[in-house]
Amino acid sequence: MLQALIFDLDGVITDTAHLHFIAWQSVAAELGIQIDEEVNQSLKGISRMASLERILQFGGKVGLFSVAEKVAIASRKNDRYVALLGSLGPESILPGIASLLDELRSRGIGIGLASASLNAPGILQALGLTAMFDYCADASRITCSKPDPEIFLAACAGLSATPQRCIGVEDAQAGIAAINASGMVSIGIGATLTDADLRLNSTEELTWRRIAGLMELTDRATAVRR
Ligand code: B16
Ligand code: MG
Repeated sequence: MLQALIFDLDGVITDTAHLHFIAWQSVAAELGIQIDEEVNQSLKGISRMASLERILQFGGKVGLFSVAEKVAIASRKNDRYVALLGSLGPESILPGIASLLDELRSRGIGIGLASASLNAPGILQALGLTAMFDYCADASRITCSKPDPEIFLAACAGLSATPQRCIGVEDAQAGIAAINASGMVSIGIGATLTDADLRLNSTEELTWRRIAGLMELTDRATAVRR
């Protein structure tokens, strides 16, 4: 029996990856680093400070900044990102997600959030989805970021759910690794993802029928192993 679905936010509920990109691109350019779409892909699901480290590494500038300078750079990026978030509204919810949340709710299945973003509460608010989530793991309390399973396990605990009875949905490779390490069943959204129990091309394909089918397969596989 499926107890809960635990969603990543950026790239699954709404597409803020391009807003992160615009903000990082302008801050990186001021440091003399030009980042492209490929670098942006590698930042998905990664925390703000870890993203800055990756950008500095890509630009060959590791070790050139003090901790205080790095905190200031990250906060400059966040100010620009938050300003861009002003454009978000209910119409920014990715296709199929609003109806899926309604369906899960009507079936009594728990709905959780496992986002690395410290801006997650504000984003859910802007999308008009705050009340749809039974529990949101607090990224500020997480010590090990994805691919560590900590945030997904925190969401399961907050929902009083058993990981093996939950499905996690992610658009980042680090996120799929985190779900798999937590013992949950994984669904990946995106053409290039590997290792997910089910991989879909877009959120439009994330229907209740597919979710129920995946859980049935998983239950059968568990029964055969017993
Ligand atoms: P913030 P997710 C992640 O969100 C983003 O994918 C990642 O690009 C970002 O660096 C991270 O949140 C932190 O975001 O700077 O807003 O705290 O995909 O885990 O929902
Ligand atoms: Mg994501």
